[in-house]
Amino acid sequence: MSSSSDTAAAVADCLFCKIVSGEVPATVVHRTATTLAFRDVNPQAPTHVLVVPQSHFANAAEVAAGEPRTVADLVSTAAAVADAEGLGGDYRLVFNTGAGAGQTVFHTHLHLLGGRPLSWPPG
Ligand code: DGP
Repeated sequence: MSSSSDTAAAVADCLFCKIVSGEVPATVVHRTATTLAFRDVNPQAPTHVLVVPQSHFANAAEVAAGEPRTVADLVSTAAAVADAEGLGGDYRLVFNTGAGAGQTVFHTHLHLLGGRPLSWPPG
């Protein structure tokens, strides 16, 4: 499924759309009607899972504007994965938004990090 804000080209070129469709393989750990959770290819913690909307949106604010209920679905999917991973309620959720903040894939993704002590502030 794609959002009304999509351009066909943005979806066709989108790595995470290809993971959602199964065209690009990933280690999927959870799936709902609106979200997909899969392990990050370059993990920064023992648990590092990306939770994405199945629809294409470039960042979290665009999801909030276009499918507000999916924002809650992303968080509840992350919480379900954290529970399944045995994180005991200790984990970090991060949306990097914009290249200057470290976003490299422009399909919204919620990072779930846990399984080690996490310092603050992040780098
Ligand atoms: P960000 O920097 O916030 O845009 O995070 C993008 C994340 O996506 C980064 O932690 C690495 C991950 N990633 C990039 N390419 C792939 C891929 O092909 N498969 C998987 N599973 N993760 C990827």
